[in-house]
Amino acid sequence: MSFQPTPADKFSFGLWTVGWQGRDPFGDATRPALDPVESVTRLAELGAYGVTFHDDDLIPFGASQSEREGHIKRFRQALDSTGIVVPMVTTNLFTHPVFKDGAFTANDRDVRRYALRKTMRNLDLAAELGAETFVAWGGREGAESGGAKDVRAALDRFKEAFDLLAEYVTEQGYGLRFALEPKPNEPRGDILLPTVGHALAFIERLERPELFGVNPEVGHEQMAGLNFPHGIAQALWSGKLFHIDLNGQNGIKYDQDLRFGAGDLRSAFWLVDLLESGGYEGPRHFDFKPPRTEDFDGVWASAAGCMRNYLILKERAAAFRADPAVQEALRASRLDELARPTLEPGESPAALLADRSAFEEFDPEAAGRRGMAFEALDQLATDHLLAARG
Ligand code: 3MF
Ligand code: MG
Ligand code: MG
Repeated sequence: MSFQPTPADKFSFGLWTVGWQGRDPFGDATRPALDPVESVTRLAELGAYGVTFHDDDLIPFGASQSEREGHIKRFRQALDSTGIVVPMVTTNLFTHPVFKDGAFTANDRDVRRYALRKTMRNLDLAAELGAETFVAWGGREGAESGGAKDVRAALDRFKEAFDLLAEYVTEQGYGLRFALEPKPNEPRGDILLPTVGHALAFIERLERPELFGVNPEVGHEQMAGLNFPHGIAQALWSGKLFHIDLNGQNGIKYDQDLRFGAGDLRSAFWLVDLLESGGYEGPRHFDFKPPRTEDFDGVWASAAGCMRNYLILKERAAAFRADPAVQEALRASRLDELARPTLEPGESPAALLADRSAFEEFDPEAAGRRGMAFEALDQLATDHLLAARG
């Protein structure tokens, strides 16, 4: 197996990922700025199919109209000459000091109106470049202290913003859908819509819920100690996995943004297994940061590693599923029984009450003694992950 990515694998990268200069709260940049055109070229050479960006990654904040057009033109030329596409666009509503208390939920009304206008302008650009997904990460929508934010009012403002943006997209006839990106904290002490579950519940309160899904990120859920594949499974079950941010994280600590496959490798195995078998057809998008220890050789090694690890895990997950011993172990663990409805077709509460085998004649002691055989199954998964089995 060469594990060489091709555009058919649908790997995409944010311009802000390979372009991260290594500036962190404790240290200055360790790398110079990267020209978006160079990023597009290098990513194409590595086998990626797409790039994504925040408005300000491509067009520096405050650029004049003519400067804006120049940046877009050069970028478009790079896309045309490489065949790289733009599947997703997002808005930077967190870097400039104006957004220090958030954007759509800032206490200041004029800031909220400005954030909407910045986003609408970026929706126009996303549509112009043929993007299908518009990600919204509410990085500064949150608070550090209890009295600073009336969370119920802030959720009203959040809903107002997304309802307006969905109305705009519909009026304009843009083929864009929104993907909300949850994160529990960083840069705010606490961020609104902190997990996939919060975001899924919020979406159902919007006026056009069909236009909204989620963009979960590996590290964001793991920062909250959550099981990422479980969150992804629920998003898929809800028909809401519109996009995904792949990276690596070592448990509950600061947002590490490691390359995909670093961090919790077992979780990454189950994630790839799920994405490849669960009907997800969107981009495999990497939102990582090449560590600030790296020069540009390290940046491209890190980007290549994200894709290589995905392909290795894809091959390992397929080997796991194809192994007859695994299929037998899945039966021993009664996964087939879980897939079978608990009730007979059309069975009523009265019919269940009349079924003596379900209660009066059921032996909970005997059922309690039955082993689930999960350990043998999990060891087979470990063997496959470590390539100790074909
Ligand atoms: C922060 C993130 C963000 C979002 C991005 C796309 C800067 O932890 O993950 O990356 O992914 O804003 O909406
Ligand atoms: Mg992130
Ligand atoms: Mg992200």
